Order: sequence, then structure tokens, then C-alpha cells
Amino acid sequence: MKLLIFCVILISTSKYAELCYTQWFDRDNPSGKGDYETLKDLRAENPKKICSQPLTIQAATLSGVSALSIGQVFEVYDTVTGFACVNSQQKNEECCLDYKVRFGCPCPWPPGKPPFSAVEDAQKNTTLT
Ligand SMILES: [Ca+2]
Repeated sequence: MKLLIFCVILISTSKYAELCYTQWFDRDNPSGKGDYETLKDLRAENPKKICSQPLTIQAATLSGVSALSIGQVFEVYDTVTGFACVNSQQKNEECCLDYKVRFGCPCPWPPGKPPFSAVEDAQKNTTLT
């Protein structure tokens, strides 16, 4: 029984190493200087929707094409500053596309009830065996 609980705890802690993604955010349009989806602005406009230390950031066009496959120049694209595409930095006087971003947070995200309770699961396993 002790060993079983230990195993269950191991499994549940390893869940926390996985990524849980936030929703997609699109707060800006490229019509001005560029498309600015920076963490600072996103946090201000979406309180508590983004974890304090995101592990990854993903940017895509509104239609869902990965930003990296578009081939535009991005001023920033990281988990500290966020994402920005500046119109004046693009080739052939092209404008930035409209991008959306999301962040990979340590699970569980959004915070709340853990995906399952270790105690409940241990009890379930005991009944089964
Ligand atoms: Ca945008």
C-alpha cells in the first residue's frame, strides 16, 4: 500500500513538468507600428490569465499558421518580453500579419483543482486490485 501511494505521488508530481497552454491572445493589430503581443500588455489586459514564469511562447497567425513558418522578422519572440512584429523591419515594405500568442505554463494551468487527487486515485487502485 505504501509503495502504491508512493508511485501515485510520483506520477502526479511528474504531471507538473508538463506544459499547460493558456488561451490564445490577440490584443493588437499590425495597422499601427506593428503587431505587439507583449507579455506586459497581455498581463495588464488579462489579469491572472498568464502564469508568472511561462516556459514557452507560441505565436501563430489568426488563421493558425505557425509564426516561424511565415518568414517575417520578429523584434521579440520570447517568454520574457513576449512577441512583437514591427512593420518597418519587414522585407519589401510588407506589413506584419496579425498574430496571436499563447504561453506554456507549468501544469496545472489555469490553476485550480489538480487534475486528480493522489488519495482518490490510490483508493481506486486498491479497490481494483
Ligand atoms: Ca495581433
